[in-house]
Amino acid sequence: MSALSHTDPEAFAIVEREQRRQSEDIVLIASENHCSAAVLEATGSVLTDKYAEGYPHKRYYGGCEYVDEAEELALARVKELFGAEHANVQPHAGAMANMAAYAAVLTPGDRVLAMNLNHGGHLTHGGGFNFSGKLYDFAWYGVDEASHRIDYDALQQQALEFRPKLLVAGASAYPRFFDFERLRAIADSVEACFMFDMAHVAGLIAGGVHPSPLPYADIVTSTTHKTLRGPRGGLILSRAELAKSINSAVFPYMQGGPFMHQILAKAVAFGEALQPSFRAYSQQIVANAATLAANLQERGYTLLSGGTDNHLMVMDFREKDITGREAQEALESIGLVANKNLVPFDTRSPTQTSGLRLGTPASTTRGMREAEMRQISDWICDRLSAPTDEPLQGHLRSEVTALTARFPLHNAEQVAVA
Ligand code: DSN
Repeated sequence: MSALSHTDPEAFAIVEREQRRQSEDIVLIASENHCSAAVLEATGSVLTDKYAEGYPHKRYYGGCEYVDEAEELALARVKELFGAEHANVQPHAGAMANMAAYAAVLTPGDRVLAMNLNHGGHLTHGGGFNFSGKLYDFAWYGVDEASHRIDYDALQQQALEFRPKLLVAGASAYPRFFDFERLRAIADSVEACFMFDMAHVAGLIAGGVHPSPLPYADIVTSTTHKTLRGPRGGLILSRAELAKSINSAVFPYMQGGPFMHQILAKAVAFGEALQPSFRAYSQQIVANAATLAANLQERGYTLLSGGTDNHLMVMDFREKDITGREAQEALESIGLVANKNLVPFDTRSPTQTSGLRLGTPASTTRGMREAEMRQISDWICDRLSAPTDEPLQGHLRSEVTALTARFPLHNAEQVAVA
């Protein structure tokens, strides 16, 4: 970082400001985390300079012997971590992983059944303004209006009528476990392929606190930077028989040169996730989410599905005189950073929304536990019940800053035990 401060103080100052923001705020965005200093170091390494189109020992460039080692290390570790037969660690992001996974088993125009974006699904699961919705013929399943849980009977019926070639599960705002056995049975009943996008829960699966889709799904895609706490990036796991189709869908179909510095950083993160301390970390994420959820409910707030099984929850403001956007802004003004989210059957627009998504992976990485979650939930409720109270805002902002000072970022000991 000293090189940057000397050669480009303007850019360096941006990093400093972002570092300070992350340090003094509490990240409650369910899809964000704070990676370790070791992962950060790998992302900033000289491997960024290397072109390596192709796969280990089958590259289109010379000088790949060490980046081959990096990719082989990442592949071996991620296969061990999740018990996968095949892995591809080259996708630059979760969206690219999904694009390649679709290309491996579908041709444009094929039918896909996936979870409704407004019910917690993801943009790349058939959004009309996304490549997925433009290339393939998507239909969507959703949650039951009363329980906010996936209605598997309705999904089965829909599958029988729609006859998809691919069934996709996975979500960015679904607080409950998935029934993988049932999803596999539904896919089998219409001879569809089954893909699970585990981006949100990958770290929980690695840590043994969320059921694994691996015995059931033909393809599993993920990001590496959410609960898995690695560098920004994507990955694909699959059955061995899909290896060739997956690899050629990533390169040369979808991407050119892989980001070898990111692949090394993925290897470092997978190594961290294989440590016993990562199991304790994932258990604490879930315990923290349960505490946060229970306290919000005790203070009179409604959560979709009545709580959480995982790392996230969605506050439902349909009966409250506040929008998701207003709540996001009110909390950000005191240093609690979350994001507005549509709730199922929302009557507000995506720019306003009736929901607020909260997650615990990042705060848990800093070492925060149940006591801090109770404190944070009280601050959330105090702020949301008086969003125009400026003295209260100032008081809560200083309380949040004081708490963050006790839980610094990139503290080696905390990252190890969190
Ligand atoms: N943007 C991610 C999230 O926040 O869940 C999903 O890609």
